[in-house]
Amino acid sequence: MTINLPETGARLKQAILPTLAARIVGVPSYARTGAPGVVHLGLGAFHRAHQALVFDTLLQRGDGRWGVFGVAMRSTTLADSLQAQDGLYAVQVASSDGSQWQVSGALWQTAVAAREPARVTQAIAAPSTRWLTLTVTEKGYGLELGHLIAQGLAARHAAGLPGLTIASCDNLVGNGRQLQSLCVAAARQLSPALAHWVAGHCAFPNSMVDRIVPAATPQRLAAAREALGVADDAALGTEAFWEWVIERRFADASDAAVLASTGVTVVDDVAPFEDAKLRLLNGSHTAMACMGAVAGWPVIGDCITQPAVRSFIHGLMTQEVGPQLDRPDWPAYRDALLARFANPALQHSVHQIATDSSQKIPQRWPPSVLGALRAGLPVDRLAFAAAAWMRYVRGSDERGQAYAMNDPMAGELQALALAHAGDAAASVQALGRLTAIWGEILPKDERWLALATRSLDDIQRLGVLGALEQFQAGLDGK
Ligand code: CS2
Repeated sequence: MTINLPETGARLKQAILPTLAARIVGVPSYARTGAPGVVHLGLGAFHRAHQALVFDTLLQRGDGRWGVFGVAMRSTTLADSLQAQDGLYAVQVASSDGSQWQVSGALWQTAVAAREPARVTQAIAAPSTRWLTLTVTEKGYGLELGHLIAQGLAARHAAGLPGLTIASCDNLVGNGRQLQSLCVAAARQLSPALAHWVAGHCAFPNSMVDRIVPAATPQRLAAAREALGVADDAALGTEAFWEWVIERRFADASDAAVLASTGVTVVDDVAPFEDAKLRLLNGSHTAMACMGAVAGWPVIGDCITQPAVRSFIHGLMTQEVGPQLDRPDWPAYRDALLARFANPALQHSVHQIATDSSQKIPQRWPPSVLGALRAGLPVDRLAFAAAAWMRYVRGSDERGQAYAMNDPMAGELQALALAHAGDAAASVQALGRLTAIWGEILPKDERWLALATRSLDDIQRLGVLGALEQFQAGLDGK
């Protein structure tokens, strides 16, 4: 078959979809011009390779209620690229069986909240809107977000429209409940009647979302151009695995069956899934991200393929975290994770995962440490991870190479780490006592602080790899 390639310089656009259909498998064949039924806040890679593809499946089946009005909170670059591409972008899904490109057509309109807030509130208030979904990251759950949503809901309420399903898809404990409190409080500032309506007519399901979606690299964009024959500035790569477990709590109860038909798991209690995911996946990720950044291993694949790291992460999950979990199939989830981390197609940067670690650690480690201490389980590996983080926030790796830390607390953390550099006990006194990160209990637990001190001392003397090997040798000798 001959394929007419568009001229060089051409970009992914609605008009070239028929041509593309001859080149790759998944190309949207549905109309993308109606009024969107979903407003999504946070246009990052994760949403576009996860929920948006669930919505794309529903649209492909002819259910036109799932087109997305996608909102970037601040950054204009991605929103502008997507706009120039009619909201289209390609996703490369890679597993051990090889990789496949698909184009998502779910994104129908885009906006930037910081630039055009009125368009966002109008979208939330549009009669066609049924869902509001969010991936605004851990640090995004502040008053500004509450106000934006409350403004949109106020307009809905005033127009006599039905409430929405408002689903947080961020890595927070009880994300739906947290978002509900924020929205109801922000609504109350506008009027008690609005707060009452939000609490009574909008549904805030807790949900656990899982798919590893690294930020795109120049290599990925080049691969997209090769596969598509046109440039795609918003292309992404991901793994075949995905999971979305959502609480049965919807403004329109019939959505449960619709979502379930795509492979989404609808349950009465998300907590067992959320705990397993935050503590096994995200907890291990942050541990490897800190170790990798310090030791100079650029991507997660470089970490997990080293025997010392693999047995450390396996032990962390098996000995310290797993036995506390209520997700019944956690050993299978753990085994799948070890394989997922090693997926060579992902090239998931350790520095990307280490971003905002002060905001991520509170969900990922302290609940496991506290639970393990209560249950009489070991916490040595969790303490090692904490020590690796304390070394990480010094801001330079073992070869003395400085790196940028992207974290709202970066300045404070680096100053503390540098003030005590080389002195493990003093570093742990300074960094291990921060209640914003560790909560109220751990900063007072001398046994925990002593374990972290010992690990930090090992890391400083032997390097991350040497300290890991010594750790392993200690276990083998027992
Ligand atoms: C990662 C997550 O960057 C990070 O903090 O741990 O984005 C992780 O890849 C996803 O939660 C996987 O579902």
